[in-house]
Amino acid sequence: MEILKEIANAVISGDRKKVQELVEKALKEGITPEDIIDKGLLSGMSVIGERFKKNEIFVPEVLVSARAMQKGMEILKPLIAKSSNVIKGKIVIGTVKGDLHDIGKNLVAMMLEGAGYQIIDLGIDVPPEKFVQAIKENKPDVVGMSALLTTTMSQMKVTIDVIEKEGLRDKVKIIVGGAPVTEEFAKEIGADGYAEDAYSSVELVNRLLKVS
Ligand code: B12
Repeated sequence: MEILKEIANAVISGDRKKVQELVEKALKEGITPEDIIDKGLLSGMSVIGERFKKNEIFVPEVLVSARAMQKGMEILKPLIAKSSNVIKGKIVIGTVKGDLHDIGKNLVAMMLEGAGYQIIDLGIDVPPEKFVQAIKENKPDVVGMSALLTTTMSQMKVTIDVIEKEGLRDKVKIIVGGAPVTEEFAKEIGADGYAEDAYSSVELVNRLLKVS
């Protein structure tokens, strides 16, 4: 659809106002929030990712696009968050220590919230101790960790070890994700699950908690 391409292009050029206008227009046209995210906002962000990788653009440009994308997300979030009174479970989520990437983590949190889970978002650069403290305070069913750097992936294992040391490992299911993370890595570090995107995160959590 043409408008989804336009949304992707507005993300690429980092035009927040245009993203806002186009997302509102797309909704009026009856396009679902999921399609707007997937085929519009994320499709634009993946072009940015490619260009960043090839050194064609740099951090400031990526940030401008990320903000434009987040503007679109703000509009879509309330539409995805279902008006449900029944909370299926509690989830503590955060980006691990040393890592400042939060677009993917926010998306996962948003989808899970939309699916009826209560989210406690610890933000970015979260040290293991902060995960532990959040588990003690909130008694979540699931802990989710995000890492986008190969250098910070190892923090997932460190965090799991600290959770284990505190005697909390059997109280929570631990899930991990982020571009460099794989199913195999998740198994290796003793996580309970891995999902490659926000949609499969919901399926994963439903499966782990045996809810539908
Ligand atoms: C945006 C971005 C940034 C932004 C972050 C803005 C923000 N608020 O997040 C800024 C500009 C700040 C940034 C900085 C840096 N970045 Co950067 N960044 C990216 C970029 C282009 C896109 C990431 C993104 O948002 N993708 C879109 C989201 C939707 O996808 P996602 O994060 O993968 O999340 C999905 C899944 O992975 C999964 N998921 C994610 N988290 C979780 C958690 C759970 C529990 C589950 C189940 C699933 C899940 O679901 C999500 C939704 O579908 C990537 C390139 C790429 N292709 O990934 C580089 C990239 C990650 N960055 C990279 C680098 C090197 C850096 C810097 C070191 C650059 C520098 N020299 O300063 C710094 C590091 C800062 C730090 N300490 O963290 C490298 C990493 C290389 C590596 N192998 O480690 C990449 C891969 C680019 C590259 N190819 O060189 N970056």
